[in-house]
Amino acid sequence: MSNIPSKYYVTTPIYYVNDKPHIGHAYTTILADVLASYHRLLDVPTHFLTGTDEHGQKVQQAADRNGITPQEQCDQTVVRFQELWKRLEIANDDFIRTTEPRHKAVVQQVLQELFDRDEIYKAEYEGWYCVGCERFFAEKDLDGGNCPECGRPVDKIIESNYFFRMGKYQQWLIDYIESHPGFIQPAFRANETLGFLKNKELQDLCVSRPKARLAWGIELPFDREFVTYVWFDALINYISAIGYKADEERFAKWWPCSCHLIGKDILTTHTVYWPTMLQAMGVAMPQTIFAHGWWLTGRTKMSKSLGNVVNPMEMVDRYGVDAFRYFLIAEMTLGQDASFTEEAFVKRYNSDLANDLGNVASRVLSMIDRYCGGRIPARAAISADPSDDAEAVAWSAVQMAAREMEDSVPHMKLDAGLAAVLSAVRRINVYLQERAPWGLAKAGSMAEVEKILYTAAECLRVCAGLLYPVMPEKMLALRAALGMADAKPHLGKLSEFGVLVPGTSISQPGALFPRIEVEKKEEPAPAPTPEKKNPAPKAGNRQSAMENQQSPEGLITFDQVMNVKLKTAVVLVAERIEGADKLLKLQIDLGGEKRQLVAGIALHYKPEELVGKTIVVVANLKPARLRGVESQGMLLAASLGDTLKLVTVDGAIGPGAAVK
Ligand code: ME8
Repeated sequence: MSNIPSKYYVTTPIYYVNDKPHIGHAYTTILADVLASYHRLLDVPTHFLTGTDEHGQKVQQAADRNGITPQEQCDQTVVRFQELWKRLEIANDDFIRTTEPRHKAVVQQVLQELFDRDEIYKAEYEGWYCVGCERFFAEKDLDGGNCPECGRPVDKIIESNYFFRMGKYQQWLIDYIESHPGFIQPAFRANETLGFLKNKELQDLCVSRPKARLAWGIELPFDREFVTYVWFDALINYISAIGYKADEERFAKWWPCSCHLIGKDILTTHTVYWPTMLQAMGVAMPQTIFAHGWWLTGRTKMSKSLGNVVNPMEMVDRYGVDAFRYFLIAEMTLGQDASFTEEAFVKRYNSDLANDLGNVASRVLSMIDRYCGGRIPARAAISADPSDDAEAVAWSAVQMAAREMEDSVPHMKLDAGLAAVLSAVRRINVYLQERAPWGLAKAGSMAEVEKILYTAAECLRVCAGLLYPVMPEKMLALRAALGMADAKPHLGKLSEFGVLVPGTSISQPGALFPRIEVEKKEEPAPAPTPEKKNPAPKAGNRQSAMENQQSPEGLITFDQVMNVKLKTAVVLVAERIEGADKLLKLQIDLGGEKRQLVAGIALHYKPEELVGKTIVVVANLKPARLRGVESQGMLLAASLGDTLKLVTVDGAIGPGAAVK
């Protein structure tokens, strides 16, 4: 990884305990876990903090609704978060609850110090308050009389309160953001904050709530009639948890934070309130505040009222933890919104995990079983020059993926990193197809077979290592199956060839990712129209000539079937055709013969999903030109409604096999 840091401290937002966790909470926490895991595998001292935000009006209201005390509300709900994190294999180093004494003490010290230095002052306030957002707004900032953030009605409030002199840091913050390009990421979010700061006068921040209105909070140390505003309390968790004001050595070890991960909903609090608070306290700025996008259901925002909120526990029960983690990380381009639908989940699972990764793992392991007595074969010598032999080509493709994956971590492009690893997995499949060890075994060339299987197993080891932070359980199972005694991979070892020890017994882990069979709804047979039943043959029309040969029931003869030559082929290269949204150009291996196909599948498959796949093609179709590109055959695919799936073969078979 370029620029390996000397330490890595990553945080998630602390989540409100007013309700059970949902997919958004799960996502940020899994993302933090994956980032922490990559750093740990690089031997970077790592600290991963998550927790719960337990004060404030939302929690108080939830407690009132449930007829329990706010503390009971916290104690009951926090367990649901902690249980979910266990289930999702989250390896956080600490979990902070804002009702813990270690946190409350720090919040009170910070308040006292800022009050003593006149950074906090008392004043009469008249303004509009949004209960949902727990924020005050000036009249001019309201949106048609409603909250400018969430659109809900606001209440007029006149009361005395304590204020943090946030406004005086406006220009300092603008300068800081402008001179630290990596501070708020992605860059367009920095622009969003700058736009806000440059277009409005930054107000002082109300940091208290009178107990008469809200008692559930941390008492102000200098005025017992008030509790602390929940955001002022919550943000401090990032420093209270690592020993600020309590254990300065520990604090110095981890602060400044490497990355505060947040959702885009809480950008202002993290990029305006938090930096100005830290500046007033005299504490260094975090390195990065990274705001990711929303998970949507299709194109719609998830909301309880729409009943479309995805429950992470249910998904995990149905499809397994690792697949769920993989989907979330692979599907969201960091910074942008992403869509969660079960259909997309199943599609990606079947193609990436069942067809590609699971398939290549089972092929390699079962061939080592069959041809090498279930032991890692002799260590192959592999050329340093990738153009030399197929082994070097496969290994260098996997190494390239390793570099891309490692590079994707500091650049927060994990989806691209995973795509590179999956394309390396497909490359292993292509390598096996090209070298066809099954044929060499038949011919008795066992030294060659061993060389191929050793190389394939090494390539698989590297892919399993790269995928470990995303799918820890399954990748540990795969490493154990490859006979690797040390459980966790070390990213430094992934660039070495020859780590697997010859003679070590391998095992069969069973199907790592069994295919998900989607129940297809029975489609009612379309009622035959008179025209369709007996179409009038048109002179010179090939289709009609064919129909003329059919029996009256529309059946064709055995000979007619045998005239169509179907063969297996392996996709070597796939690319888009400029100006043709629906077409892909494929280079295929038809068993000793290379051909070019043009297929109308671009809306259903990405080019990189196809490389390495074994498909079925009509091999004796007259060539035709589509959009000026020659197509020498036709692939078979099944389609129903909007869904289209390639016809593939069940198990390992080389290209050029007849399909009968
Ligand atoms: O805001 N898609 O807590 P919260 C992606 N307590 N991420 C989502 C999401 C979605 N649809 N919905 C929620 C709070 N999130 C405060 C934070 S921090 C000092 C205090 C994630 O329970 C995302 O990370 O409302 C978002 O920022 C967080 O959940 C909000 O969680």
